[in-house]
Amino acid sequence: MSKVIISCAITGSIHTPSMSPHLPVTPEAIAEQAIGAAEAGAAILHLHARDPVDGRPSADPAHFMAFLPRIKAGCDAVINLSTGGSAIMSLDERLAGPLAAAPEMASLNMGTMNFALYPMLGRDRDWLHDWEEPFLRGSEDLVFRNTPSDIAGILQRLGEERGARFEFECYDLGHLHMLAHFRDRGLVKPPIFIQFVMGVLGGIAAEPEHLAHMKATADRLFGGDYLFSTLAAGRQQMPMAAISAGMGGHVRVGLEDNLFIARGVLATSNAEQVSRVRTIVEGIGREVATPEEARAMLGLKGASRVGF
Ligand code: KMH
Ligand code: ZN
Repeated sequence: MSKVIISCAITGSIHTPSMSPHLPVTPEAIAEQAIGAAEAGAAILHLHARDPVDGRPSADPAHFMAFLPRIKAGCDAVINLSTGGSAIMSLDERLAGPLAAAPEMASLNMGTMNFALYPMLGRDRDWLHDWEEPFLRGSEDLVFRNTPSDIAGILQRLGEERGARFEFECYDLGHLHMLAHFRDRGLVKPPIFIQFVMGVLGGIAAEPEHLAHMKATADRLFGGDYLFSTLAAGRQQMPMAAISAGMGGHVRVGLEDNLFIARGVLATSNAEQVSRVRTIVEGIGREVATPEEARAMLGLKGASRVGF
């Protein structure tokens, strides 16, 4: 089996500042936690931006540029920018930062779907910012749009024109078939890095049987041309990462996907989750890939060829 690539998704656009004091939203905190995650063993840093004033999701190039050079100066991890941004943004808004930064990697969401965050409203909270509650409630009637035309445009503008390679976010079996369609059109070329995204309400649930079927389907569609990683949102994060590593796959952790380190215990940093998954990966006899090893495995252009 190959070495395991640990991705860490540092802040995302799902959780809101009131949910954890450890969720980084300022450029200083995002950079510090990203570098800490890299030092703990993450080869890839998956990044969204936030508005530093109130922590709301942003893909403004200025917000990205406030932390990207710091992270690049502080570690050699691969920087992977989200093109998903947040479902509340237009495609142009989502792409503004990634197009300006021309990263080595970018996420690419493989289908239009529901992305329901409102169950997190749950109990009453004292909200720090007035955008948070309507943001979560609004997901009850919101479409996360990723049409074939959107996907083709991202492949062209970030891939062909800027040399980025992709973390293909597949939230269900149909997304694997959409990815195979783009491979058949010659727009996606191996090695194909698939992220099985589990546990989002609107996508496939985080259950071992589903992961086995996702992998069997990807094996049939992509044969030796792909690598897979798994992320599970919420409390299935570590169990599914363990199963993914045991099946020969790669893993993703980070506060974008889960705020906790144990039941009822908030993770105090992204690095804490990376350290935990590293212990799991090494405990089952696999080695963790360095950023240079991940670059070679994924065919990346290199850190010197980005726009920041
Ligand atoms: N938020 C995750 C469930 C993206 O950034 O493009 C998936 C994700 C999507 O990371
Ligand atoms: Zn993301």
